[in-house]
Amino acid sequence: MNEKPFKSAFIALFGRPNSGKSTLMNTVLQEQISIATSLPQTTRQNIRGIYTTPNTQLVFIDTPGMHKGGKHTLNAVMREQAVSAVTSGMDVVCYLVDLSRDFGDEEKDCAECVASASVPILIVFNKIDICENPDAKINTFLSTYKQFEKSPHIKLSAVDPKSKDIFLTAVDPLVPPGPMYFDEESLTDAPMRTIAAEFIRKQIIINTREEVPHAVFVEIESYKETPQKHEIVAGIHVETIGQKGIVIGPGGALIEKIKRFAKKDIEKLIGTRISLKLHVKVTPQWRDDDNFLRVMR
Ligand SMILES: Nc1nc2c(ncn2[C@@H]2O[C@H](COP(=O)(O)OP(=O)(O)OP(=O)(O)O)[C@@H](O)[C@H]2O)c(=O)[nH]1
Ligand SMILES: [Mg+2]
Repeated sequence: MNEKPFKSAFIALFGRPNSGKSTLMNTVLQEQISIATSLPQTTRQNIRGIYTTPNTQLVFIDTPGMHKGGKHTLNAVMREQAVSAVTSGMDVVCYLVDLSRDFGDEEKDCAECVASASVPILIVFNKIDICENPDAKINTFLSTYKQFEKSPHIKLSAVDPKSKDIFLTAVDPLVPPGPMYFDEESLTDAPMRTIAAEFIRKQIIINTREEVPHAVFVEIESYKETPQKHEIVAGIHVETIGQKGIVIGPGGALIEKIKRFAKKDIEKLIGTRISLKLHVKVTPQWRDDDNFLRVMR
């Protein structure tokens, strides 16, 4: 009998901040593994999502959005994470291009970085639902960045569940024969404490404004598993006393809300009850402090 060989690939999801990388990964996995919000620079460190079928395993690396601005060491670390995913150890680079915004220096920077990849590239033109004339925009992109004229490309809307199949069909020819790297049940190799910290940070991003989301670092101080429930204690680091007041909210109302929604997200993913304790700490300039940034590398 001539059975098809098992196929697998490490696939970097790369592109500008807010282009929909985390959304696409979650849509393919049909699970929230990487947090996705309307805030550019939501993802801060590479996070893997794993998709397995009886004959294929795709290991996605969701990367931080490539951005030029940002004066902190954190911004450099995020950029380093994204570039390293494109330049090392991948089988495929999937380049997400947001059709709803103008291409500018940031896109140029991304295009140059992707062009340096020595593996197959799939271009995903995203957000067709909010772009007036996707085909015209795609033509503009391909005539501006001629290096991609021969690269396979697809257009979709990552928020639409139907995009899962569009994406999987397009990426399949680029996936080489290879082993199953992770258990078939695994959705990620990230420790639960990392995911818990991300779910808490997501609620802070959703519920605060301006500089606060970027100034927050969530540290899981303890994570205890018992058969009945997981007990999590997290410290929310902010950079100023003013930010601390905002995160706590009047009479502690906002921190309670953050806790309630983060708890729901964590419980949904792990299928076990949790208890969650949050407290807010002022840690000036953590974005330039290697002790904080080390955990992302
Ligand atoms: N309308 C629409 N919104 C989308 C689409 N894809 C993503 N979004 C939204 O765009 C925003 C950014 O999505 P993310 O998945 O967080 O983008 P990202 O590329 O991971 O962003 P960073 O982590 O900041 O680099 C979120 O509000 C998503 O809901 C799409 O196809 N259509
Ligand atoms: Mg992201």
